[in-house]
Amino acid sequence: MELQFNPSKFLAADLPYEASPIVIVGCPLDITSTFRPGTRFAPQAIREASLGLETYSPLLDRDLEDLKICDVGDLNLPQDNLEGALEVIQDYVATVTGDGKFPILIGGEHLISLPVVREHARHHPDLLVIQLDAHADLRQEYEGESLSHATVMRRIADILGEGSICQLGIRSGTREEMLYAKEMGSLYEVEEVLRQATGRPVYLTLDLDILDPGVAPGVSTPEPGGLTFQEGISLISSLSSLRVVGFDLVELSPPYDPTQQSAIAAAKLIRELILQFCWDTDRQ
Ligand SMILES: [Mn+2]
Repeated sequence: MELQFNPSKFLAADLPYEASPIVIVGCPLDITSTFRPGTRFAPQAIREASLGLETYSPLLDRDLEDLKICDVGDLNLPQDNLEGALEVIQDYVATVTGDGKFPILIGGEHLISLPVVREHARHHPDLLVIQLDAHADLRQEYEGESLSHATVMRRIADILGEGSICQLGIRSGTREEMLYAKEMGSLYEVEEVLRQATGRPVYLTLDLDILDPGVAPGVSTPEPGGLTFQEGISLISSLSSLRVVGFDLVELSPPYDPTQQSAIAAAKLIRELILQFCWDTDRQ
């Protein structure tokens, strides 16, 4: 697997692949973004932003330095071949999970979740996908395309079927999308999500635009009325009992935020997610 060179690594993710049960990989997919492209720059922006954070989380009283983490760099994705790019992502996740490791994907646009979920679902037929997002992403098609950041959860629903998606934070969608979500039964409060997830493996996909644009303006599709950073952290904390088998963070578009606060927020969310959901992997 040929990965692109990257000068920096995510905070404390400096061990070799072989020695690390936790693997971070950048997926700079930026093909179907319509409104404000730029997600291809996100993995590197998040790595750079992470270096300004502490490895220790006072909230969790845990430290990244106690975990064995490898940042392998970015996947080399063909930006002119969407299906080929999705295949590269799925193949790499298959390698990581095949080696018994926990994959963390840094997008990239939201469509990266599709091949990742497809791969996890091969190993976990009862997989539950929890989506933290401002947008429903349940369109059947978007601008004539069935594969898009705006259709990703619909395609995941096609694979997993009803009762396999929980959506939190959704505040935007077409009438049809919201109707479909109601019919499918994917819009839940946290308590119901926890009940749904009992005994099931969970894949978590976190779209940065769940946060308010005032907190994270550098996203592809900003949607007013979102969470404060603290509310975002609280929401993630409320899911701490779940058995998460992998997660991603998507949709940061660094060119739209010269202050870097969006990338810093993304990096801090990833730190907390790692410390919360990967703590029981083999520690050093
Ligand atoms: Mn979104």
